[in-house]
Amino acid sequence: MFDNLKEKLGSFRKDAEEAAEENVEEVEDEEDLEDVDEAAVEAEAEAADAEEAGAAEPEAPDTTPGDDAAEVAETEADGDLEAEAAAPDSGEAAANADASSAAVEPEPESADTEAELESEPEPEPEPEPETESGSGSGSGLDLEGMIRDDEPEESAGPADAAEPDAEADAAAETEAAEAVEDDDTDTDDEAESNGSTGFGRKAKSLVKGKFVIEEEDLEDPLHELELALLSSDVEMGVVDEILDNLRDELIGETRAFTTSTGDVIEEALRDAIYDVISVGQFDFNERIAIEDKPVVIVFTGVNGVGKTTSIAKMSRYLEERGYSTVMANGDTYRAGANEQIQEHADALDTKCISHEQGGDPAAVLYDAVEYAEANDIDVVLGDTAGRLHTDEGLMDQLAKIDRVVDPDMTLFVDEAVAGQDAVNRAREFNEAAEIDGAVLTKADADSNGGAAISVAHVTGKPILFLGVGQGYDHLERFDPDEMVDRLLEDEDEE
Ligand SMILES: Nc1nc2c(ncn2[C@@H]2O[C@H](COP(=O)(O)OP(=O)(O)OP(=O)(O)O)[C@@H](O)[C@H]2O)c(=O)[nH]1
Ligand SMILES: [Mg+2]
Repeated sequence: MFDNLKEKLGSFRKDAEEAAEENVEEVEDEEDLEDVDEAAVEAEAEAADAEEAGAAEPEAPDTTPGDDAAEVAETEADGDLEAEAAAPDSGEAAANADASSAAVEPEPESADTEAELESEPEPEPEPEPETESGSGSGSGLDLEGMIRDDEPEESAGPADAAEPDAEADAAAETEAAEAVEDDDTDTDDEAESNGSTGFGRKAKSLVKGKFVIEEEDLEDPLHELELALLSSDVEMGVVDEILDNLRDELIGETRAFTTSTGDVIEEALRDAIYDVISVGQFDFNERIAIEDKPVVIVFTGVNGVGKTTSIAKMSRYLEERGYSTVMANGDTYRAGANEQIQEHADALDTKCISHEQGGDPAAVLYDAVEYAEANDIDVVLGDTAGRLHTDEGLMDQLAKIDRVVDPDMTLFVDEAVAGQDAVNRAREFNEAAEIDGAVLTKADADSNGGAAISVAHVTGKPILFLGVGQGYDHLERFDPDEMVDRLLEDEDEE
């Protein structure tokens, strides 16, 4: 269900995260680290230590391209150089470089990385007292020791550089930088193959402590998302709304490193979609519970979208919740309609009221309400003939039903697979004969999800149910939270 849409949302998340992470570097380059919340950084580092003491592996997570890693390594190396000038130490540069990646580690909660760490049994107990000078740059000492241990094992070159005895500052630093680069590159590959893109970048933003997403960073990803949503049949106004929501939430705000860019993007996307699909939601079950009985629900929509089937499913749904139901065949238009709905009634062991073909639908509904009142039936489910909103005669019938039985709810039924057509029809029906909510059928066969995303926002009325198959149990309450989870969660596994 909605697989195409999931994929597209996943692409946006990836693109936006990458764009955001690139910006993190810019911010790092341009800004003074004074702004960084040192306390927060330290807290992170401590957390990292705690984690790593148990298992966490330091550098693995980097999805970042080698050059990113190299940059960071170099930056650190520079800082170390100064420190070393004062107190020449061994592999400080390496240690620091490592420390930086270690500091990064804490965020990425990758299982693989942790596993790797574990494999390093001899996390050296910080042999360098000089680390102190280096620590001034902001990272925890423990990290340095741990990292150094890891590095040597990962790549021979770096290991040497990290050796405490390699007092040659310049050489050590250069090697350290290279080592980091190598490691990062390796881990990048791993990360990518694991599908955990962006991990290392998060790490980087951690080191420096903050990031800001500028409008231009999101331009391309948002444009891609716009095209993707439109091609998934999401209505244009709804696309605009989603993009506006994303811009509002993402752009220009300075964020602490404690929130990863990936989480920020996901949260924004979640909110943006939730906003448009949750429009008008109400508790359907509660409504049935509190309305005076019998509750009368009329189903309307164009031909063949699943109205009659949805009535049968709804009967099952309500009976399972303790309500008795009666069906009313207001489709006096189509030959065979009586027999079709009667079959469902028989299968579900419920009563169905019908008149001769060509009769007055309002009269059938009226009879069904009387039957329900006389027999203590809780809910009347009124079917109607398929019609277009432009079909005046049939639309007049709906108006007459409204006058005669004054339904508690009129539900618009359409098929999710109709995409933009379903969205347009929902709008038109809602204008011609006000609806209270929608049932989107055949969601099981819809990979685009455009109608599911758009109908509520376009009509101002909620999608109440999804038809997810041809069986009587294939009716799901539409839950915006669950829908967003569904759209965003599976993507992670890809
Ligand atoms: N896969 C799938 N098929 C469905 C679903 N709902 C309905 N159908 C199928 O869609 C077809 C049409 O269903 P109906 O209930 O007859 O549609 P209708 O709107 O009453 O049609 P008219 O009375 O002719 O206007 C049937 O074959 C149903 O089994 C659904 O959620 N998923
Ligand atoms: Mg029908």
